Amino acid sequence: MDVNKELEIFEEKIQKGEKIEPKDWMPEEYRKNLIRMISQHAHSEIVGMLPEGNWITRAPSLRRKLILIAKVQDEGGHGLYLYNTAETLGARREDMIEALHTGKAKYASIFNYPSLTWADMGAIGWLVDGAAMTNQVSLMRTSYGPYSRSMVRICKEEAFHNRQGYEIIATLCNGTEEQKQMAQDALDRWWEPALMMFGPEDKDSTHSAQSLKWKIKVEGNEELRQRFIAMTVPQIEARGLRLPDPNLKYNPETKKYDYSRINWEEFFNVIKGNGFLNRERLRDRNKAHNEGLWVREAAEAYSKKHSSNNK
Ligand code: BYC
Repeated sequence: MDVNKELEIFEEKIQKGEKIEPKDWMPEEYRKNLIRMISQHAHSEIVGMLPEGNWITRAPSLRRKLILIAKVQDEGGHGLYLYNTAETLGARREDMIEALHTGKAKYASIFNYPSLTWADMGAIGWLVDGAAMTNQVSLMRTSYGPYSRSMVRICKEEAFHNRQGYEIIATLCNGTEEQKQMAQDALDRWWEPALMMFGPEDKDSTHSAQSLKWKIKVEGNEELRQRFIAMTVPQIEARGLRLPDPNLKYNPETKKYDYSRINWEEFFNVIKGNGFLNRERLRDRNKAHNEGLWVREAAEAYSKKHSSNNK
């Protein structure tokens, strides 16, 4: 079949809301854009294990420690589904990991900010997982079948992560004045980086137009940022916390929230690799990967032995 006809069938399917599956014909641009986005998503999950992983030994109780371990483990699982999803498009795991470890590939900018206190574990669950969940619920409707299906389980787990974070914050807010202040400080520091998770303003988004056309993304960056703000403001108020931005206010005319201009210069600087923790994150990922070599070799040897025994 000629390429124009293939493209017509592909776009018709997308218009009808049907999913594109790995063996279906797809334009090279669609494949490339998906591999870029899904592999960055996978990298974000495994780099995102680092700030919370650092707090496991300092969790204030056994209950909190168990929950945090389970959460960090879930994030590793999300990375696994997402690398698998990118592999269905022909990407190779080793190439994706190498791109991350050499600093060629991006991962969510937020993980380059430091987590200074226990309240930050609350803020990460509440705000970072909350923002991630808002985005990922939308991605359940992406046109690529395996990506859409991987979002279903991820979103269920994110909902749990989001609640556990909010519960940490709520507990601190019900504690001493100092504990409440810790929660406020964490909210103030994580708010703007959480808003940045949705990507640049639509006018500066290089991929949105094409991605929206092919339903790789189904909603724009600003639309999702607004949904997250609308979900989170009442939660801030319910805990008696101060809004983290003096200009954050519902505008009845636009039916949207007004907020202070995001520091996009800082955002672009962070995603270029110049954030507070970019170098440390890559160093830690490389170290973990190198130290895990014996596990990968043992697993490979076991699977070879197992498959030759079955012959
Ligand atoms: N950080 O054209 P645009 C989690 C880049 S983690 C870094 O709008 P797009 C969790 C963008 O890649 C969940 N880079 O891009 C884990 C592009 O650069 P390239 C993470 C960003 O793709 C552990 C350029 O800026 N979720 O849940 O159309 C513990 C222009 O942007 C960011 C996902 O990854 C950013 N924030 O839209 C706790 C969701 N934003 O590639 C929690 C999947 C933009 O041309 N991804 N850039 O060099 C997406 O939905 C989309 O990729 C985005 C950006 C909305 C993020």
